[in-house]
Amino acid sequence: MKSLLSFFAAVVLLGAQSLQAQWIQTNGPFGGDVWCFAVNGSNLFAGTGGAGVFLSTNNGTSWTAVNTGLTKTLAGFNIVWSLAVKGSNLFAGTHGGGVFLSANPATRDASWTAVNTGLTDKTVWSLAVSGSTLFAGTHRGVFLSTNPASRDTSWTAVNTGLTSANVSSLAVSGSNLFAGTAGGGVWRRPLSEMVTAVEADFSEVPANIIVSSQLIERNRPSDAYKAENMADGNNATAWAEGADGAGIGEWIKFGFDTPKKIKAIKILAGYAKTETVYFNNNRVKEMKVIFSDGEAQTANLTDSKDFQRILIDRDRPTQFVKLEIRDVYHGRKFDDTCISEIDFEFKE
Ligand SMILES: [Ca+2]
Ligand SMILES: [Ca+2]
Repeated sequence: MKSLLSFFAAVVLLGAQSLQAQWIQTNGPFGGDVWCFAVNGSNLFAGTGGAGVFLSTNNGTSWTAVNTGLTKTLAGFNIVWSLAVKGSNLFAGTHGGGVFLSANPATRDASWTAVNTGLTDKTVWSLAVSGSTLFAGTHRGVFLSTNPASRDTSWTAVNTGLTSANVSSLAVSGSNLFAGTAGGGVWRRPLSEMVTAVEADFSEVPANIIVSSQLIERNRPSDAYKAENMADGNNATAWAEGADGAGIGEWIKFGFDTPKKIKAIKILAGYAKTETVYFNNNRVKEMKVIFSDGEAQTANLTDSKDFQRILIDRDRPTQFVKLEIRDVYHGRKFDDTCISEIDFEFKE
């Protein structure tokens, strides 16, 4: 009798569990096709096959269409195949309309802008983000944009060797981009082959940074040594060049929104996370400083784990400062030249 009772108890328990553990339909979007999601904090975005993009901020209890500026492209339908989040920006890959950007998608005045310069196929099945780079998978292969959120964005095809061009899915894993194709299987390409110039957006001066290369390591996130690390106020993060050897000739370019008169450049010219990390990697010994009018000066740096100040010997304003590595102090372990921080002092 006792064993029968415990059998019943077990059945009742199992029954209660199966009542809880199941799918529950959310309160919209109803009836149509939902092709993709993107998540940014507590904001859940859904891309649909005809009615554009919907946003829920409460786990699906309610949904709002967020389609201002998202043009209908196929027989009056708003088909969104893919979504991707990069920082606060949301990107939508559409059927026939290319890629759209919303800079503040979760706010009341959210609106979309097409960002399609150079994108020669406007049906975007898939999107993937790596650091500051956005990849788009289309009928005609893979495109990349290194500054997708800026006004002068442009796309470049990166299809060398890809013989199956209908790219229905994309994923970044480790140091590779993976492309899933319709009928042609899965393809792989190192990110370092495609991302030669990496651009980061800044809300404060400087307006942007472009670097000639960036180190991508096998077991680290692809943005572990991104350009932004030089301007995050954190000595424990660094940009590292991604070229073979010591990176002589590799460069960093800081652009300004309005021309600036530079008084000095403050630089922590190695990977200053710890003393060991600092000496294991290359430090900058000589730097060429180039201005937008072509004028240049050379700076010699000491092998110091502290900030150094490069005084700028000129009075004319410049649109940018380009810093080129000319010589290094060699690391004990790695041939990667690193810079933890760069800051600017301006003249009034
Ligand atoms: Ca840093
Ligand atoms: Ca190197």
